[in-house]
Amino acid sequence: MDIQWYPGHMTKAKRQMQEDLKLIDLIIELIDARIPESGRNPDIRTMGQQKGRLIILNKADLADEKKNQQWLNYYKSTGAEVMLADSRSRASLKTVQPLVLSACKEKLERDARRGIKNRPIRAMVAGIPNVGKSTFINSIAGRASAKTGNKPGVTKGRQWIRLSKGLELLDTPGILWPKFDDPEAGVRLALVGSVRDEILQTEELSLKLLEFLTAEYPGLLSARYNIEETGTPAELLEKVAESRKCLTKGGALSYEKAAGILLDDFRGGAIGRITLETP
Ligand SMILES: Nc1nc2c(ncn2[C@@H]2O[C@H](COP(=O)(O)OP(=O)(O)OP(=O)(O)O)[C@@H](O)[C@H]2O)c(=O)[nH]1
Ligand SMILES: [Mg+2]
Repeated sequence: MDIQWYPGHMTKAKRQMQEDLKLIDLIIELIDARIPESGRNPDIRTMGQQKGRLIILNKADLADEKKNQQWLNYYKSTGAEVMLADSRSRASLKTVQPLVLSACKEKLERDARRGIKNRPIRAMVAGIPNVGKSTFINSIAGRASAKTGNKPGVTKGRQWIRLSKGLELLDTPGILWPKFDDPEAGVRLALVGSVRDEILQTEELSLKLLEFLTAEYPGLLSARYNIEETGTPAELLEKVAESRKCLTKGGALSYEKAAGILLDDFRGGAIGRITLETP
């Protein structure tokens, strides 16, 4: 299954971000905690190497708790400033401020040496589509300044959000990269909802999910859909369709509807807390 999606507006957004590097001290890079490796855009990873960086493993509330710790430790071992977050909750973002200061230590020391006081820290919030950038900014700001939505491509242009606490945040449109070398990365990005559903074959995608879940998280499917976890992914999809009474207009089983339910349930955490990859 080869998923590729790189619309022209992402090229434009990337160019704008490169332009904006001049204005910022720090990149706050949001990564989906369910795909901490495939969900990391290599273009963002290499962008602004000379700037401070804070990595946020976002949507940690939807990801496997044990794997959250493994990924946190993994990123720490690379020397990164990193934290887990559920950006919908302001409380989970309490440690952002101290980590931002720590990630900008050199800049603050340079300012102090030059006698510059109280210049706000400017940070670009970057990441793949739908990872929660605008939600993160709104929670930090304590107000709904940036538009959010549960689909990729909600933020269309850049927007500065100025906070009172000496921090200014730049919201950016989610960007992917021109070619996913690993086809599995495309599948994972699609599963977490970072690729537009319109270009996806949802049935095929749901088969990938079923295959993964029976192998890595046995028991979750039977608990959610009241089905026996035996058989091929296609047979499991059929069982879900039966159990959820997914029918076409003609009265036949609708695999498409069942696939839609599976993907929605997975994305919303209804099947359980699931991480698709291990460090
Ligand atoms: N469970 C959970 N949902 C989140 C979290 N952060 C954001 N969301 C939800 O994810 C969806 C996307 O959030 P946005 O803030 O619009 O994402 P974005 O990264 O700005 O997306 P684009 O602007 O399209 O690139 C929304 O439905 C949010 O409520 C989180 O930490 N946990
Ligand atoms: Mg946004």
